[in-house]
Amino acid sequence: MSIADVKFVQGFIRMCNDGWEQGWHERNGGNLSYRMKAEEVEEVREYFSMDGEWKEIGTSVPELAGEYFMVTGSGKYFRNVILDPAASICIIELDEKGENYRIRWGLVNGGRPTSELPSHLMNHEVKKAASNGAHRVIYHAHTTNVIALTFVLPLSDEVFTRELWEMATECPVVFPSGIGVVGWMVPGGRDIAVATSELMKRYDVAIWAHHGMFCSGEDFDLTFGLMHTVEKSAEILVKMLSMRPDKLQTITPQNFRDLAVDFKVELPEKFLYEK
Ligand code: 2HA
Ligand code: ZN
Repeated sequence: MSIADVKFVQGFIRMCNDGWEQGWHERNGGNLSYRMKAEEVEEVREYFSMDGEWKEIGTSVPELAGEYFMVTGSGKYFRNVILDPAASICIIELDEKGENYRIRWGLVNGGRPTSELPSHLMNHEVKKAASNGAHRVIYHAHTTNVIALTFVLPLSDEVFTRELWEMATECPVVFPSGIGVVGWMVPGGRDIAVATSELMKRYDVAIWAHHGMFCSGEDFDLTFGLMHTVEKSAEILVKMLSMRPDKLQTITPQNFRDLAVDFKVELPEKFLYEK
């Protein structure tokens, strides 16, 4: 028995590899974090070390005080996670104020948690509250087609949500609350974390212009599936725009309203504007 045999660890590693195979994680691009359940902390406690020093998170997340997270390492490559998880990922513990973290397992050759730790933890804090504790996964990936679209579509929540909903009938069912968009910002710091977590109060998906995407979800399947669905929709839109700039036919606002009734989802009217 090793830590890699534990179910949530396997799920984490598989998700990293799935993202790599999709082509979303060139070099050290992207990062993943998972808010562990209390029983999962106990399941792996025998592997914990007390050597890690307390370090500043760079922001404050009091609602996550004392929680444990599995996160990818800064500068580590998603393609290596499956080969050497102990060198590529880690488990961190937050202090009783939610201002500092220490590494309890992993990153055996040295290193720090993801450079996007402030964004991950501020998103976790917002989504934990918004979902009554159900959301546990925050995933950042460099999704090619979504990034391409941030050069040609207006950077508005309404336009991205509507255009991506129109590209596949499943989309409004998979992300009914819509998609938020952040204009270009310096990554890695508190400012972009605040902007992203503000959007995460309303959405499960946030796009960083000319950079990538953040998704939040309850488990690895739902969160990977959400990223995959949005990116596939973006791929269809890129293909469509490459064929011709306009559409001969599409899913109409009334079609979306009909779909919402049968699939029992609420689709905010602000996305169903007349074009
Ligand atoms: O290199 O994706 O946003 C990791 C990142 C930073
Ligand atoms: Zn990134």
